[in-house]
Amino acid sequence: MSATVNRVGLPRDAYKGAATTLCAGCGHNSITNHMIKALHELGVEPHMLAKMSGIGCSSKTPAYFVETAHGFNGVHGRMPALTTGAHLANRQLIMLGVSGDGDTASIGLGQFMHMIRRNVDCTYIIEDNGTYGLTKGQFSATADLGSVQKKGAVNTFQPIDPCAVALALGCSFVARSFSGDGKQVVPLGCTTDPTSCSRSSAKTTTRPTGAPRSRSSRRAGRRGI
Ligand SMILES: Cc1ncc(C[n+]2csc(CCOP(=O)(O)OP(=O)(O)O)c2C)c(N)n1
Ligand code: SF4
Ligand SMILES: [Mg+2]
Repeated sequence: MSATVNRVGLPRDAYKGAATTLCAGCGHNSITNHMIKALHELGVEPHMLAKMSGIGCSSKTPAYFVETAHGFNGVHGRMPALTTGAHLANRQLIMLGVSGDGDTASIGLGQFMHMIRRNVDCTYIIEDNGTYGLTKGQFSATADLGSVQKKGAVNTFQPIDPCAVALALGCSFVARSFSGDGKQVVPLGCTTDPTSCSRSSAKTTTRPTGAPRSRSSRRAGRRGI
């Protein structure tokens, strides 16, 4: 077996997707690249993977990896319901949900919580940049208290911490990392384990713990979300 071929005989290129349409330097692109590496390392068979997402720049990213996998880009905040249904229809598929902080912690918060409550067998990635990137940088529900928008508006609300919510609801695996830290994010991506028959819900966010929050999504993207 060639060093570049994995356990199912595929090179890393087989895990690539369409060319990204996101801003150059956006941290979401970094996560995409880490997931390409992780899914190749795991030897996931593309036809056994279901990439599910909602709406947002982050939710566009499943188009940018494993082009030949199944995929469904659903309505804003409804990825968990779609994933639950797809998993009921075919329990053999490896479910991988990609969402944003707006998609998960605002419009989709109830869906996120009930997916954990039901312990749906899925890896759920929240690409958390503290903002509604796609709609030009409004504060999301995870934006830090006191963070400032480009035009000077100050966020006066306490943030929701999706990891804390997941832990409080009894989620079996929760992790947080930083999109710029491939050495940590790739192993976390490898929790999308295709060989285990008892995978439980895994939640991964990619917000840097304790790191300063940027004022707009574009700046956040350059720093690596
Ligand atoms: C029902 C509905 N409400 C609002 C919108 C507008 N909308 C599109 S994306 C988005 C927020 C996305 O934020 P996030 O999930 O954090 O993704 P990001 O772009 O930051 O990666 C909003 C409010 C929509 N598409 N549908
Ligand atoms: S608008 Fe923000 S979140 Fe969207 S692609 Fe650009 S940097 Fe990334
Ligand atoms: Mg966001």
